[in-house]
Amino acid sequence: MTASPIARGSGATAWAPETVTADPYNAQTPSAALAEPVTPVGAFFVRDHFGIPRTSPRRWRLRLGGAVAAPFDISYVDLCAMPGRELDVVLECAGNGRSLMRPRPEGLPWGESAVGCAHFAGVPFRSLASQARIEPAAVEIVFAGADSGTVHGRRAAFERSLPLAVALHPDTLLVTHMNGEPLAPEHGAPVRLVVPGRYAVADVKWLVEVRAVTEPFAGVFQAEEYVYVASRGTPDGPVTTVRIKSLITAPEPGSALRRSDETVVCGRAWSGGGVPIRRVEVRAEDQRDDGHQGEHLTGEGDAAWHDAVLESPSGPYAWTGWSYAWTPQRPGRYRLLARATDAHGDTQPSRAPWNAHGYGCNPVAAVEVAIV
Ligand SMILES: Nc1nc2c(c(=O)[nH]1)N[C@H]1C(S)=C(S)[C@@H](COP(=O)(O)O)O[C@H]1N2
Ligand SMILES: [Mo]
Repeated sequence: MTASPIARGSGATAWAPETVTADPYNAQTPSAALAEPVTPVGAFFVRDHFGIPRTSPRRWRLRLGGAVAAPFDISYVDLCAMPGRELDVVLECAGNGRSLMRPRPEGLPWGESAVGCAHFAGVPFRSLASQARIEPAAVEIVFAGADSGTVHGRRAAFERSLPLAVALHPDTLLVTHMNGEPLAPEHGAPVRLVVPGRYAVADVKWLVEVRAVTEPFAGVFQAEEYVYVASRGTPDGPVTTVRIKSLITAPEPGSALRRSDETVVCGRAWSGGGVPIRRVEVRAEDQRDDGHQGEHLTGEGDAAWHDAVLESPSGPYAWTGWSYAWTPQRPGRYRLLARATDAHGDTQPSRAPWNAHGYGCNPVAAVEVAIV
């Protein structure tokens, strides 16, 4: 993985995501970029199953059909002319953190930063749906990308469905702009779906077709991939709402900190479904207690959990910055832990909740540091 950011001669910072696979291109957000409240486009993680299809806003048309009374298609210019909506949204790949799981599930070996928060602008899908007049028999809406390839020996396009109520939610957007710029090719240009609060597999890129269906959709990315299988703690089923999670952005792993100096431990926390973060707690675990780590995660004993100070997020689907001022008293090796809790009382588990495909990995965040 490459070091980043790359400093340019001008003094400006050019970010580069850290490549996980070159073809198709998959890359994660460099950890330094996670310190930014809005992740720069050039640093934002990329998840592609088949590679980046060639698209042009001039030739692009979106077809709306299936179980609708008035099928139609729309150009990019006409879509951009419709009343829009802007939202800051955390996008997280369902496989983010998979490489922490033991035994290691199959799938892309994501570290902990297949995640980012961006400012998205687009048109609520419901505005187009009302024009197309969805028939009462419709149960789901299928969103199709321009990309396709072979999955499990069969040709498949990247297609995903949403229950009607989710598709028609005013915050479900056909996005044209990310951080104030037209969408970049790798992020789905010219138009992608963004479904705030759901794992980003819902956010179909290079969108070209939308159809209302009268039976639940069973495409490979709906019914075979992106499904919790043999999960511990939750019943098997599709990957939907993002699970409560936090990240530590400082100090960096392996930092040497000085005894009696104040260190600001900080990071970000987010949950799914627009549920606000209510609490982030931080704990400094002395590694001399090594043998008892599991039990110590309960917060008993000398190393208690301390409440971090929360920033206000830039919107209901943005992440929440947090910080905790820590003054270590004794030299040694420590594990700093962060645990977020949302307004529904959901909190991060002490261990990664294992499942066969490695989705929804959200254990307590941990960073090891040395006090000298
Ligand atoms: N058309 C299409 N859309 C797609 C994908 C894809 O491979 N093809 N990958 C999905 C997955 S699994 C994720 S995590 C997000 C990643 O969005 P990003 O690359 O903009 O970060 O796009 C989703 N949308
Ligand atoms: Mo993903």
